Amino acid sequence: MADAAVFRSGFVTIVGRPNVGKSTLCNRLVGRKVAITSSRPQTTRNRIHGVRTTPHTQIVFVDTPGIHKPRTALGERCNDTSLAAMREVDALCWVVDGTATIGPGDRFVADAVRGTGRPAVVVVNKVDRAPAARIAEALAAASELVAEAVAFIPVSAREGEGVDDLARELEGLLPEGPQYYPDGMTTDQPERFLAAELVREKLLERTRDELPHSIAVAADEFETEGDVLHIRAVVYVERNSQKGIVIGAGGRTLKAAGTAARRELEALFGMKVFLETVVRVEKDWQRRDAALDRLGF
Ligand SMILES: Nc1nc2c(ncn2[C@@H]2O[C@H](COP(=O)(O)OP(=O)(O)OP(=O)(O)O)[C@@H](O)[C@H]2O)c(=O)[nH]1
Ligand SMILES: [Mg+2]
Repeated sequence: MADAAVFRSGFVTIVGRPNVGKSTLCNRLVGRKVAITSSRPQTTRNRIHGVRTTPHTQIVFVDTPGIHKPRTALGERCNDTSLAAMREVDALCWVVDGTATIGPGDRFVADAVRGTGRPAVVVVNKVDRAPAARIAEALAAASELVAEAVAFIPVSAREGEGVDDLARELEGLLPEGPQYYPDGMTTDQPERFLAAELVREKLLERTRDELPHSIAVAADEFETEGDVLHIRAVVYVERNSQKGIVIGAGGRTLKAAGTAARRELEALFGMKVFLETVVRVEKDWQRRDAALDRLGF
C-alpha cells in the first residue's frame, strides 16, 4: 500500500499498432477527451499528453501514433515520434487489439518495448467485442512476446471495464515525484491544435479509402471577439480531385463535419463558436519534408 504522505508521479507512454484503441484508452484514463479517435488507422499523428491526477498520484500519459510499416515521409515521422516517446519514461503501456490476431505488426512493437528495458504493462483491449477464448489467446500470445511484462490486463477502453485495474497497476510503478501539472489540467495541447484535431476527426469518419490519410487540418485563426470564439480551420488535401470529395455534393460533407466539430468545440470551450472551414490543396504533403515541417509534424 502506498504511503499517503508520499506523492508519486511519472510518465507512461501508450504504444501499439494503429487502431488498437490507444487514444480511446488515453481518454478513458484521463477522464476527458484529450486525443481524437476514429475507426481509420493512423488517426494520431503527434505525441499527446493526457494527465490523470488523484490526491496522491499523477500519471502523465503519452499517447502516440500507431507504429506501422511506413509508406510516406509522414508515416516515418509518426513512427519516429512513437519510438522516441518510449525512451526515458517510467513505464510503457503496450496495447493490443483483443478482437484481432497478434501478428508481425504487434511483434515489431513488442520488440521495441523490450528494447527500452522499461517496465511494461500489456493491455488487451476491446474485450467488449471479443469472446473470452479470443481474449485468452491474445493474452497468451502477448505474454510470449513480452514475457517480462509486469502485468497483463484485459480492458475495454470504450466501456471502461478493467481501466481502473490498469491505472492502479501503473500507479504502482511510479516513483516518488512532484505534481507536474496543476489539478484539473488534463492536457498541455494548445487549444488551437485541439480545434484543428476535432475538425479532422469529424472528417475522418466521413471519408473513405486513402482520403483520411490525405487530410491535414490547421487552425490559422483562433480569436475571441466578444463572447464568440472565431476559428478558421484550413483543411489540406493532396490533390485537386480530393477537394471535391471533402467538400461533398452541395458542400454537404464539409458542412456536416463542421457542424459536428463546432458543437463539440462549444461544449469544450464553454462558449459560442463560429467555425469557418476552407479546403486547400497542398500537393503530396505526406511525402514532402518541407510541407510536413510547415504542418507541424
Ligand atoms: N469495441 C471497442 N472498440 C474500441 C475500443 N477501444 C477503441 N475502440 C475503437 O477502435 C477504433 C480505434 O480507436 P483509437 O483509439 O482511435 O485507436 P488508436 O490506437 O489510437 O489508433 P491510431 O491513432 O490510428 O494509432 C475506434 O473506432 C474506437 O472506437 C474498445 O474497448 N472496444
Ligand atoms: Mg490514436
